[in-house]
Amino acid sequence: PVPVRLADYRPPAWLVDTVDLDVSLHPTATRVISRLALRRNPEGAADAPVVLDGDGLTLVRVALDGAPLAGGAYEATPQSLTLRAPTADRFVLEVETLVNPTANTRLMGLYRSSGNYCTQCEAEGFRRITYFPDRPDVLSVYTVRVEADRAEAPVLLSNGNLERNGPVADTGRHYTIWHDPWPKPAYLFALVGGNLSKVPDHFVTRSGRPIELGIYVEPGKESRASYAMDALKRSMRWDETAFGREYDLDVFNIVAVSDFNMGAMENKGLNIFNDKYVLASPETATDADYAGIESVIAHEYFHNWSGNRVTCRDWFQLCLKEGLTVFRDQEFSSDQRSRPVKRIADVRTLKAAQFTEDAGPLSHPVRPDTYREINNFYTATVYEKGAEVVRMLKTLLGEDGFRAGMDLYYDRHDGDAATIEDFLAAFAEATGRDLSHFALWYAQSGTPRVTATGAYDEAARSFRLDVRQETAPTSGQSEKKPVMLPLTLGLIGPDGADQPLTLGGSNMPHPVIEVTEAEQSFVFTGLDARPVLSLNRGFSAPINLSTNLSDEDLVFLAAHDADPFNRFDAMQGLALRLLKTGAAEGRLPDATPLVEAARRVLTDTTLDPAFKAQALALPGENEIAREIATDVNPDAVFTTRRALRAVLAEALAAPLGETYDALTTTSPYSPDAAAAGRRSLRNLALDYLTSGATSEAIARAQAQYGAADNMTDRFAALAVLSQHDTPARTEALADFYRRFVNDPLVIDKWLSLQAQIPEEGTLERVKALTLLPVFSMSNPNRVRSLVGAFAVGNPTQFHRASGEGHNFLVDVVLGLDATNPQVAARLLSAFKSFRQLEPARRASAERALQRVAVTPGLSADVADIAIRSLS
Ligand code: BAL
Ligand code: ZN
Repeated sequence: PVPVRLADYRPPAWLVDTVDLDVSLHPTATRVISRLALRRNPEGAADAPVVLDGDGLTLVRVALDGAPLAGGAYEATPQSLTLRAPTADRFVLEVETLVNPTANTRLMGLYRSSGNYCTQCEAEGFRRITYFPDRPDVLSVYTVRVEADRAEAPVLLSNGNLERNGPVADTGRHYTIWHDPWPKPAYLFALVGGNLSKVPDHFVTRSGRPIELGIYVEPGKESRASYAMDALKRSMRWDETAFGREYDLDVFNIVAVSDFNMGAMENKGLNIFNDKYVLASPETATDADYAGIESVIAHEYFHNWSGNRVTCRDWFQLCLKEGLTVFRDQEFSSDQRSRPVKRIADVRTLKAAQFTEDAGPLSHPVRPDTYREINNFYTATVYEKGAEVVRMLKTLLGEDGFRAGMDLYYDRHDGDAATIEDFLAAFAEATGRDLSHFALWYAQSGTPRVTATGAYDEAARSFRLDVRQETAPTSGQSEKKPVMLPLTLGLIGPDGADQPLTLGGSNMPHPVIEVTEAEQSFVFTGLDARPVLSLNRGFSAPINLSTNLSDEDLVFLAAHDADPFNRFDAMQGLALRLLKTGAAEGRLPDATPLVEAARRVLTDTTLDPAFKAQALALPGENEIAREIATDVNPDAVFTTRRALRAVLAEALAAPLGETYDALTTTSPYSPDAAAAGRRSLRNLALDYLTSGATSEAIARAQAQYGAADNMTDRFAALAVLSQHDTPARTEALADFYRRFVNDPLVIDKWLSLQAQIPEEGTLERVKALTLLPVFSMSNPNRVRSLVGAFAVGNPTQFHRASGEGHNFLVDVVLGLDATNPQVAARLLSAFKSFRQLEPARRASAERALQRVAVTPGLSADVADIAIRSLS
């Protein structure tokens, strides 16, 4: 595929003011008639012909201002429709095409899921429905008529408000007409037709406008949509209070479908969701599922302003809507739940997904400047690092400055297709800050490595902090510049209290230093005793930080830091030091400081159980590998981590047992954050307590499995049992399968758990599971749960020295590429950190990637990942 470059952006030559679509649904021959009011763009290239994008379309006819066009007046291929020199600067083009939704296995464009019709148009799916200038800076007002057989599709939905509906005389068919008054790009178009049940509700906006809400699910699943509906109403209220943004149509609909490439999609007024992020009941969904539903429902709803009312000029600006909207959904969840615990969870995700991506060959800037396949840029960097950049902006500008910038951005760009420059200009103007240096965060890839060295001068009663930053070269960027780092900090006195911060003779009103140079020093004065440095509080900048803090300092921070994130981080830091040394030397160093810090956290009655669970969970194998960075042997990482877990479990057996018992409850299940936090700590205790696999411990896990009245506790017990090769495991896995065989979303958990068993037999187990009727390569959730979980969540088995794990993934990717390239490419990106492996495993991964790269007929999606991974 030819690379697309940001530098080549040109405004569209033609605009489309209105789109009238008439879609007559049929399983294999859906007829689409589109009437486009085209107008030459005064800002576009003069005299440019009309060129519309297409993808696999069958053209039936073309008419211009009502008159059929002769074949010579246009050129049509499945990929484009070009009008040869239209004379007028405005006209209505009518195009009739046929599409086959049943044959659409890519799940882009119009396709069928469980017999229902649905669409996915972001990024470039609309061109698979009709010919159109399929780019986000062409905004149009849509009116859509949808027609279908009434028995096959009693529900017919599109964007906007319902204008009319009725029967089509003497045909058994019916229609609806939807009008969306807000101009939108084609990627926000959506259409649904099928046999769906509506869960109705309503919302009154703060200005008093009533909104009709609907969540559409498969009949029989209605009761599982109530949490999603509650989350939707809370999101709508939150955007009014936190950002002053109100909903703007009479209707807001959500449809849950079971075959979906992404998590969900923010189509205007008609969000379409992967049912994983809608359906929940205590018996089938875990606390993590509930939290995921809350945040994805919020995320898609928040896009109504950050994405839809203000959209992106081009796909390079994807982070403009995604980074901002992730930031917004993170803030929402923080307000609904525990802010520190949410921050810890978000940083764990950031490090696991984005830091790993940024450390390997798929590294790219938050705003890339070139792509071959845009589908491959819905990445942790665009989303999660994009959100971190917005968070840093807020840290720099303060609450009021940030809100003023957001308000100006929305006011100025409502109805626009905007850029990152527009976004930053709004903040710069609203606050008077020069953000030109800050803008580098969007253009420079890689995670900055920051070294902070603190020294106390007793005679001068001062503390000198030297900060150095550097960013290692990344793919396509060999030269790096220093970025602007807002580092929130505290200096903690011997009594555990934060000392007043005096810098350059002045008190600091905000405890944030701004680092802009490669090396910078800060001298804090008026300190009577040596303080302990707490830097990058709340993870204020997304960096890899090393300090000269001793183990004793980390133990002190774990006990006293006023910043909960850094308390957590001190625990993780202690563990990582042990794990790195242990993996390198094959022997775990003395873990007493960590054990004692963990004992204090576990027994501190003032701490939130959810926080304790985070602080006591050891870093995962992938995180340890990333810290080691070179010549990683996943077996050594695994063995060391197991050993440290055993040390903690043995030393803390008594308080862990007491914690487990104290948190055992007979209260009915509630998904609220406090109850979820208690379960997470109890289940963490269960995991530690079972680490020795004594018969007593296995019996406890079995008892919890059998007695659980909710999926969180049942699944946690199953997860613990799955880690130990005992008859109890076989029994519990079989029981779980029997209970939930008809519930695909629960079967996904069962698949995923087995894929992550760190044992030799797992690869054969995974292969066998692919043959079960509950598994299907055509369903993205199934594939991700089994094959994705194996590749990402089971480092020892995926990276088996024999290369069999690598080969298996490649076989799946090549098989899937013919039907769903987007999911295949995502799976292949599991190789993203292969270069950090020890030489033999690295060579095996490279051979596997090369096998992909030389395969003829690859999709653009898979070819792009293979080529970049090998670069
Ligand atoms: N826009 C794609 C799905 C999402 O990020 O909301
Ligand atoms: Zn999004």
